[in-house]
Amino acid sequence: MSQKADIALIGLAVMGQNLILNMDSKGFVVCAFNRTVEKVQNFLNNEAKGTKIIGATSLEDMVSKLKSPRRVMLLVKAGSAVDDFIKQLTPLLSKGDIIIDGGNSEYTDTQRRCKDLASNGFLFIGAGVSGGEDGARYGPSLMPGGHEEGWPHIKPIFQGICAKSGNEPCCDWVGQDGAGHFVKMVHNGIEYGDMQLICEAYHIMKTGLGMSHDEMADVFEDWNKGELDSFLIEITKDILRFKDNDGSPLLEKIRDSAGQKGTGKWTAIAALEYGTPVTLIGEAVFARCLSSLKDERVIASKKLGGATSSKFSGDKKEFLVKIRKALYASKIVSYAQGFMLLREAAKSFNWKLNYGGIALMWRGGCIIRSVFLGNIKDAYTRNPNLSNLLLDDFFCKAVKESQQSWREVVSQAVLLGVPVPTMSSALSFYDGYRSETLPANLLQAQRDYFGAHTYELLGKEGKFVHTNWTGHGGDVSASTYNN
Ligand code: NBP
Repeated sequence: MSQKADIALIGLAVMGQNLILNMDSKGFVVCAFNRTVEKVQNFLNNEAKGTKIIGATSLEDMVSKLKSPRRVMLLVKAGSAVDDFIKQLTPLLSKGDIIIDGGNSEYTDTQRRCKDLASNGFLFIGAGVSGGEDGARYGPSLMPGGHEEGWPHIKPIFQGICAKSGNEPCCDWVGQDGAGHFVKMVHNGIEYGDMQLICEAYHIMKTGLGMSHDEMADVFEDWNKGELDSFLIEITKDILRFKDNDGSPLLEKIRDSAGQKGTGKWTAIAALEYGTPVTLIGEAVFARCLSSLKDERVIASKKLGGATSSKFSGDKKEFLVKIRKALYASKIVSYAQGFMLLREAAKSFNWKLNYGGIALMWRGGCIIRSVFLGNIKDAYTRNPNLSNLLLDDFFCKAVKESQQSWREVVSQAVLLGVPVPTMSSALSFYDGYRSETLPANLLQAQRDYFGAHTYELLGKEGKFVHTNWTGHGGDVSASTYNN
């Protein structure tokens, strides 16, 4: 009989095919399978021709071709397709075999699957995979979590095929149950934030400064040489330079209505769930929602007035430096918020997350890859228990140096009528976070006034009291909602 496969991969769409080719090129024998079985032979005859990749005609055939313990990776549409395959696979597998879900599954589904499969003796791993088609083929960022006993069995494959930052793999064990998919979800949320920040910088340059596409491309090219050096800044430069067949910028012909697949929304929902102010990602999701109201916006644009002037009249060159600094400071806040959310979830689920390790996993291979993530890794290496990125000396200094520019850019954008929801919400968060005193004293008083929700007095924390504010209300306080 021919050589047995190291791993099976189910799902021959863009991610699955490329990950299989990647595994093959790193010396692993992969058995390919797909719901629509004809796609297996098609893949073997074309993309996989001349490789060691083998195919299966059924799940039974696939399982029989695997080394033990069997490793089966799913790269199918998230949701019921994953459950359907798990249901079909478990009668064919043995205790100790490993099922890996590499799709964009919701972390709560992964938690449920971990629990169900553990009760039957299987090992389940929910692994975030990032990097799109190219990443899958040449080195993705991989974020595995779930049953840790399964990790040694897949580690050589995962760390063999993933992206590298220097010599270090952009893949390591994340944590129990849904931790891998939670980290991937936050990664995607941060990606939403990074993209929206870049869009706001572009909007100010185009509308406020009246720059041409080539001029803007030059600016992004320049920014890509400094602290903003990243995949997203680089592709933005390429997009701005791209000309349609008629020689005009293709970008201007693209309908300004953004799509979304849900992972940004999940991050915002998780932020609300864990009471973490992940404001920038939330605004980035809403910015996409607002953009999709194109028809309404067209009507409103004819009716609703705006700023007195939409053209910037100061020194453009100086202002461009300020936009760069505003983008950088906002980005620091976004990542600080993302890591705050990771910390809260880790507390809730008792995950022992390695925050520096997560920054390293995102350092290469994925869409948010950047030099900046190396700075985050360094911050957590200096202090693994860092409570907030903003408190690290490097980032504290970086924000201090950018702060005035950031304020000027947000103010200018407001005066020019250019929307900057993520830059401005990041600045508000920063101002709130650094405030010893916020107006929540008034809020507490209002709550107590109308709902007898009680409040704490400064210096007497932990003791909740109620005031009869009107003289005609009672002295009885509500027993819930104190916090
Ligand atoms: P898709 O998300 O388009 O899924 C296609 C695969 O899912 C095919 O193998 C298809 O089988 C299978 N499938 C579907 Br659709 N419905 C099914 C069902 N009800 N039962 C069983 N199989 C079903 O592929 P992809 O873009 O390669 O993504 C794969 C996973 O990786 C997804 O979870 C995605 O969110 C995630 N991801 C994608 C990217 C990216 O850039 N595309 C990046 C990172 C992660 P068929 O051939 O029989 O229809």
